[in-house]
Amino acid sequence: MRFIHMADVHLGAAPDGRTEWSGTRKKEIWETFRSSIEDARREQVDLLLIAGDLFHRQPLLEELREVNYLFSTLPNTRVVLIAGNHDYLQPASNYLNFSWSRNVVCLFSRECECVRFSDIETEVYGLSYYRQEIPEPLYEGIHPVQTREKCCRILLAHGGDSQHIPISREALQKSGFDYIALGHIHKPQVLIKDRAAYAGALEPIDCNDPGPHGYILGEYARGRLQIRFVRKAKREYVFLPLEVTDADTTFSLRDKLEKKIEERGWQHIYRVILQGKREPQIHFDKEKLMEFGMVLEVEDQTMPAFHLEELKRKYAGQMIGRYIESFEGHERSQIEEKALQYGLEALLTRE
Ligand SMILES: [Mn+2]
Repeated sequence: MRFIHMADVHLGAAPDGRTEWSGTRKKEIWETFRSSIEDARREQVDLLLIAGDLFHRQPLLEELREVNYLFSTLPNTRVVLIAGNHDYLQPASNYLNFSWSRNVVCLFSRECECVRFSDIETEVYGLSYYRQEIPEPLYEGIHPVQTREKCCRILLAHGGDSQHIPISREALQKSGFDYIALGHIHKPQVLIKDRAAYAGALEPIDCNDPGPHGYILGEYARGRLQIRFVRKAKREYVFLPLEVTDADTTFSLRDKLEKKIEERGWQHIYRVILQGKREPQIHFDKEKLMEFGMVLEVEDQTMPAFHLEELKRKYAGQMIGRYIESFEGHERSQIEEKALQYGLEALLTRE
């Protein structure tokens, strides 16, 4: 039995709202989902598991039709999905009255239910969200029904923080499932080797989702389950520290940044942090550094590089000179270093 486990697709989301590429990202989320369905068809997987938050918010009817069409292109694959905290089942949710393609099963119950596929000897257990927050650890105490027949038992689960069904690794370990297909945490991660994993968001949804994204491809054979992560996302959010020296100007930083982006890839979305010491008189033009590539933000954490001996000589006997001297005679702590820098900046601007 072969399966794809995906989660947190967040169809309908438009990441990086204020940027010019936000609309593109919205389309890319749909496109990556479509292309993953194509993978499922090509790989001829028996099962497609969607562990919640397929939609970013309440799905529109036309969006459900698109999704259902894609599912219908996989007649030999069972699709099982649950609703997460983003696409939770409101009383008026379009999820509830929708008529799905024959191969689709929605586990839309508040309590854990189970669907059994005899031909592929697999059972899938799961429940859905009816409210945005569920602080109770609902998955603790859920176990597969023991039958004599050999069969792969999977739990489809969404949550893992204090407000969204807290999940403990120990409880999963003892649960008795062959595999726990998790959703909600956007960073792909394995909780128990070949037994419990977060597929992570299919495409990163906001700048707090760095690193690669995609889905999990799994196989269950002769009582043994194995999974591997498949990279699928078109882009990554990259945190990029840029080292600054007192020789740097805005244009030199622009060139340094361009080189770094060239190395790492133009497709990615960058958060740039300027670090190090700058010439005290210089102020970098952050907008200039955001003109090319996909730079989401530039944070300037640089400190002015003061030439202390020179300043001491120039302002000997005055406030600035005495201020510098008050930090001398011992190794400066990090806080003292900052106090010296900030203080000098303030005093020198007053000059
Ligand atoms: Mn979620």
